[in-house]
Amino acid sequence: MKKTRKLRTLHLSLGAAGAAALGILPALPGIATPAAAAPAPKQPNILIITTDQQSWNMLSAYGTPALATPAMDRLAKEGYSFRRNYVANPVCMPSRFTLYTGHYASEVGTKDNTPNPTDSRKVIAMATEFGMGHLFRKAGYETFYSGKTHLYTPPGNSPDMKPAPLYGFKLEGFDPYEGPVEFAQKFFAKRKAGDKPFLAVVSFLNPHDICEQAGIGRRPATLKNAESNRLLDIQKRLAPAKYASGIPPMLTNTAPINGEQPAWVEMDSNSRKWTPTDWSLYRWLYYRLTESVDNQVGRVLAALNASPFAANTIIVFTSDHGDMQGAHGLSLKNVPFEECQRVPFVFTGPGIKKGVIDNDTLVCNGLDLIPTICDLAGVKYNSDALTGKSLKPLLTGSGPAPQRDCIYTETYNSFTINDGRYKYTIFELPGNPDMLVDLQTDPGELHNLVNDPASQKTKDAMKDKLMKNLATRNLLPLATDHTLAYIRKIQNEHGAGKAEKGKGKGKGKSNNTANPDDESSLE
Ligand SMILES: [Ca+2]
Repeated sequence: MKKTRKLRTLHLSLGAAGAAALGILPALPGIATPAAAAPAPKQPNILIITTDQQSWNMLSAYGTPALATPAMDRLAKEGYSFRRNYVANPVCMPSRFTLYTGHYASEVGTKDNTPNPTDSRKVIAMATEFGMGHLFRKAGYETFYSGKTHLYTPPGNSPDMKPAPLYGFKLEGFDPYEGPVEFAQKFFAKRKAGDKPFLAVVSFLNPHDICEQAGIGRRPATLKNAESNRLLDIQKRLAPAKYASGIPPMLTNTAPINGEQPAWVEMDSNSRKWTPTDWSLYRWLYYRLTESVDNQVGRVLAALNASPFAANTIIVFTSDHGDMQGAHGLSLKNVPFEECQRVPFVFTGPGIKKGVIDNDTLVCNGLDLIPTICDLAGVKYNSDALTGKSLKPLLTGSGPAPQRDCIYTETYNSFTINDGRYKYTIFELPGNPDMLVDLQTDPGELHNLVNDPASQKTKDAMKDKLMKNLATRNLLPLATDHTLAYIRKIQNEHGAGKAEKGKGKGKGKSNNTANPDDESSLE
């Protein structure tokens, strides 16, 4: 192993001709070895494709039944998939903030969806210094963003319409349904081969329309009709057998974790009162919404493949968080459970290994995205200021997995340490209740081991490590007051919605059309 690495180092530093001259590599017969090094390889373009609320298992390539995602499957088959990928925070704005800055939302004083972050000066400073678009612009790239943004921005600005430039991107429309497809088709058709390298983000909304079925997150009237309405109209006309064939099998972990406290799952949509019929429709629709966005992703890929840029473009595919899909009787997100914390994270493109399904490496798309694409593109970034790791050595086969013994994630009311087997969470609620699960023996997270005598040593070690990490990030003492205030705020904002949720979910159109920026705090 050591010998291989030494040889590779020599080869890289000397060039093929130099290595051949030293007898390390044979000279290629019939090919002149130029005295000067070959021209530097052209910087790759980067295309980031994001969906919203797509759990890690929602690719048919991963063997998920009752689902057909041919475009995403192609990415998985032609690239490298991380299947143990966690988001930094399983809700929109904080997850996206991490994706586009490499920093936790808690570093700007918030962990939730809020149009007005606690300290907007910190948001501006961090987005300016670490914003993904700025890093690539400084390196000579052109940077574009099309579709749903939903990032922190100073008060008075729309989180969807204004922040792309703050993070270093030129905004190319904010229609999150067909907008990114239309952008990609025009972009790839008119771009010329000699143009600067590009970093483009196409950000789709679905399968997020599932929130409507849960009775929240109604789309404002200024956007095009929600895809959920179109699909539900189709569902009503389906033959019963055809409808049934599209419903995935029920999950096996529908029970609450033992010792659960109501505030741990406060942001749920009352889904524990749903009937089996309600759940069947919810899950049928979630799968169809994922297929719908797969079709949009497919048309973006077709536009790229028809252009001269296909061979030199690295594609990253990921999502901002998943959906609980009925695990623990819950829908939506915002909780520290696998179904909403884990999302797809796939890389394809020049130099990246093909058809690799990585079930082992613990990664965090938010933290690791910037280091990885910077490393792949040769773009400078301040690695000392970011906690994420470059995954390039794994993706290209040029080195080992990143040195990492755990990852830290957060939700609006909790912090988690995850070492790949054990996951320990402490809640910012009175008494700081906690939760320990063994993912190896209990992948459905049904057994809280905090009071298990045999698990005390593990719990104490993980808690100690987590608290030390929080101390280094100035996040102690835990902000119980903030969490309770946030819960009260959400309860007040969605008080009317709660009553509606108990009755039926997603029937008919919402009257919530006042403000196109009035994203649900639960997104
Ligand atoms: Ca989201």
